[in-house]
Amino acid sequence: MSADTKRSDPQAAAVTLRGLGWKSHFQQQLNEDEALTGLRPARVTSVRRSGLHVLGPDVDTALPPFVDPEGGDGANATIGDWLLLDSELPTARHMLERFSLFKRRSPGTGRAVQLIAANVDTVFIVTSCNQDFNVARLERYLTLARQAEVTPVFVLTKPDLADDPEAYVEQAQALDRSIVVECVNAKTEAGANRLLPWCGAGQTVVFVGSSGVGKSTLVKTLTGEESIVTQGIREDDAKGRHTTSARELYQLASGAWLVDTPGMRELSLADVKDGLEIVFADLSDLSEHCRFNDCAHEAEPGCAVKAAIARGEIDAQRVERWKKLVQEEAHNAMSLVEKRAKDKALGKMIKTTLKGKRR
Ligand SMILES: Nc1nc2c(ncn2[C@@H]2O[C@H](COP(=O)(O)OP(=O)(O)OP(=O)(O)O)[C@@H](O)[C@H]2O)c(=O)[nH]1
Ligand SMILES: [Mg+2]
Ligand SMILES: [Zn+2]
Repeated sequence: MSADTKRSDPQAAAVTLRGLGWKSHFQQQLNEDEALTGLRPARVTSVRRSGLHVLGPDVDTALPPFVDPEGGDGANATIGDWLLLDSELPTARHMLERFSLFKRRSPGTGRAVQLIAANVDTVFIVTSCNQDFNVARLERYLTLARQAEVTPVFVLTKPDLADDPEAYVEQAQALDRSIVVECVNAKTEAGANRLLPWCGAGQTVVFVGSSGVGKSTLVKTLTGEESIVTQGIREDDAKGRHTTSARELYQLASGAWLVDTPGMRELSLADVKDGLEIVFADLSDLSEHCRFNDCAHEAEPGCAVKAAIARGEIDAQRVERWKKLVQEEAHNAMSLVEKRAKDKALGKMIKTTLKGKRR
C-alpha cells in the first residue's frame, strides 16, 4: 500500500475489483473487445500534476498522466477512472468508458474543461449554515450533478454554530423536494455517520463545495484518517483557506470510496444543457405555453412565465437565475471565433433554449 492510497483499515482485505467499485458497465467493455484481453484493470486513486496513482488487484503504482488516444474534452484520466495496464509493465493502454463524469469549465476565461471525478455514484454538495450558504451556487452544483447523472445530496455543516439551522435546510430543500438534505455536525461521528447510507461497499462518492465548508472534516470523521488536514475559516466572512490542494480517494471501512476535493473558488459550468433542463424542468415546460417561439420572458406579450410570476405561482428570482445559467451555457457552447461571427445567432440561441425545446 503506497502512501498515496490511504485506507482506514490497515488490515483491509486484499484489493478486489468489486471492492474498488468495478461494475458490469466495465466488465462488458472487456467482454466486448478482444483487443483488451490480458490487460489488467486498475483504478486511479490520486491525481497530481506529476502523474497518477493507480490501485488494482495486482498493482499499486505511480503512472505518468494518461490521455485517451480517442481525445475529446474528457480524454485525461482523472480520479476514479479505470485504466487497463499492460500485463508486464505498469503502463496504461486504455481507459474504460465512464458511467459518470463530473467536470466544470476551468476557472478563467478559456474554454478548457477541468475534470473533477469519474465513475461517481453520489455527490455530496457541501455548504455550511453560515455566509457560505448560497442558493444560486447550490443550483449550479445541482445542475452539474444532473448533467453527470450522479445522485446529489445536500450536506449542510456547522448547525452547531448557527442560530437557526432549520432555515437553511428549508431553503436547500425548496430547490428540489426530491433531494435528501442532511444537516450534520461534521466533527462528530453521529453527524458524519448520517452520510453512511450512500457509502456502501464499492460506492464512490465525491465531496464538492467551497473552501472551509468541512469536506475534509467529514472525510476525516468518516474514515478516522488522522493525517487529513483541516483548517479554521476566516472569522469575518466565513471563507476557507484552501487547505486541501489535491483530489484524493479514501476508502471507508464499509468499502466505499470517498473523493475529497479542493474547495472551488468559482463554479463555471460547461456542457450542462441537459442538466439545466432537469433542474428547471418546470420553467422549461411552462415556457412552451409562451405565445412566441423565441420568447425571452422579458416584456413579450403572452409570456406564460411572466404570467405565472404575476400569479405568484413561481419565484421571480429563480427565473432570473435560470435565465442567467441558460445564457452562460449558450455563451460557453460557442467558440470565441463563432461568437464574433454570430453575435446575432447567439441571441437567438439563448431565446430558443429559454423556450425549452425538450428532447
Ligand atoms: N463547529 C463545526 N466546525 C466545523 C464543521 N465542519 C467543519 N468545521 C470546521 O471548519 C473548518 C474547515 O473545515 P475543512 O474540513 O478544512 O474544510 P474543507 O471544505 O475541506 O476546506 P478546503 O480543503 O479548503 O476546501 C475546520 O476548522 C473544521 O473543524 C461543523 O459541522 N461544525
Ligand atoms: Mg479540505
Ligand atoms: Zn415567455
